[in-house]
Amino acid sequence: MQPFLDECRAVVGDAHVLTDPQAMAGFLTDWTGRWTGHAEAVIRPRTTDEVAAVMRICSSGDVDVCVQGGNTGLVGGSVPPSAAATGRPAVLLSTTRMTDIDDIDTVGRCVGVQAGATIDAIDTHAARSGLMFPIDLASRESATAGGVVATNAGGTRMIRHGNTRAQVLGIEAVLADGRLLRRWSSLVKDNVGYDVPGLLAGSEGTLAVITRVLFALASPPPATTVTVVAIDHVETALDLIGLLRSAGLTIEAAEIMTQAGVDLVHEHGQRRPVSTSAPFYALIEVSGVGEVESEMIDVLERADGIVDAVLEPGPARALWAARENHTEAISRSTTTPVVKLDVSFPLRALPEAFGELSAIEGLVGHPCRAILFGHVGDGNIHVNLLDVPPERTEEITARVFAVVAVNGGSISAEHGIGRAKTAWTHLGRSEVDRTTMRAIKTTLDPQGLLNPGVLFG
Ligand code: 2HG
Ligand code: ZN
Repeated sequence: MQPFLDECRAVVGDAHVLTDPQAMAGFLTDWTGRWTGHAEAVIRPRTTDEVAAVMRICSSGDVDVCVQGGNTGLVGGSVPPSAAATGRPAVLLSTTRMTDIDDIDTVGRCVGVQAGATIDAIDTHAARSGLMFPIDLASRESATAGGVVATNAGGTRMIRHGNTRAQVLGIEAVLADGRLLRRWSSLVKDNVGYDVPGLLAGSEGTLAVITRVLFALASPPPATTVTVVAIDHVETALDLIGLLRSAGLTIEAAEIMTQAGVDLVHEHGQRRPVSTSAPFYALIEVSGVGEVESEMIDVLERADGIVDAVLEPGPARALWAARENHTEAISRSTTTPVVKLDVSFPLRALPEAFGELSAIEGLVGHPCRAILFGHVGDGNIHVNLLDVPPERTEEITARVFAVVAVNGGSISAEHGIGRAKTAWTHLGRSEVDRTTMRAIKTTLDPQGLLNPGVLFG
């Protein structure tokens, strides 16, 4: 048995150093089932001090550390590499016991949370003070504060509030050698050099272990109205967003689905949001009810290209369920590991790019099925290709990224690079940019212990 594990036991307690393969299994395979890693143990600290002590032990013993929150990531960034991939022992550091949420600062409109607090728990806590956590995603009940910061998650409210980085006021993180980095202030104006908390947002566990986050909170809209609109063209969704905004309405979310996606979630028990069939469905949530509803109906009547529409007061969970169940339905329907890509485009290029991406299904041929959906207002499309023969994954990924390159898009809109896309970062970042990122990594983690194989390959 590795002596460093006994040292870790002395820090977190025997019960929180898991070495039984069965107990570790759920931590070592990612949510999509595409990556399974190897670790000597799963270590579950309770406090920042415990994380710091574990990191000191790992750094003196040259032990790799993979950091994991809710393990809901979709790019393999939250599981360690396989045993063969690194010559060093590895542990998985899980934040699942670090779930504290501080009292809400209702004047500063912010809250301090431990890294393992879930998005749902933070939002529920904020709601008791009449506030909301601005980040929302389908995996809200498992996704954690540390995870959404590490991946700079976007989610469905990004169009209204920005991504996770925009909500981070302060951060507490443990560096690879166990030193504590703490920038903790509710000041919204504070220009003293580099934005280190902002740098850790999107760092995918490669720079430090995030242990606590001070998040900005927002006021929830007093009420909302949700419409799902059956449309013939992607342009119509963008036109609608423009028309609603010109009418003075505030968009809270703007999503898109296709006929194939709605059919798939229907096969898995979800009600169709609109009974009329159409190639695309836009789901748009707007602040307000009453007069807002009449204004929305007026816009829907004036807009071109609308096949059918339904309107409901928010939260309209049944309408949202059709959208939010895509990921689950896809994972239950594919016969081979899903080719899951998450790309974005300038809004102007989106309709054309969407068409090009849809055509990939035909190019690959039977039995491949493409399900495209996502956050249309942010230009973010989730490309999921089912039943792809595994040997064709690379070729198909290249086809999708060629569409991204031609249309000025990004190869990773909100899921991150993880292990899935390390070979492609040159498509999105210049040599100088990548060298700068590497230099930051080497400065903060000279031994390369934190999440090896993630982001840099
Ligand atoms: C969503 O928007 C998530 O629902 C998951 O980002 C996307 O499964 C996916 O491809
Ligand atoms: Zn998404």
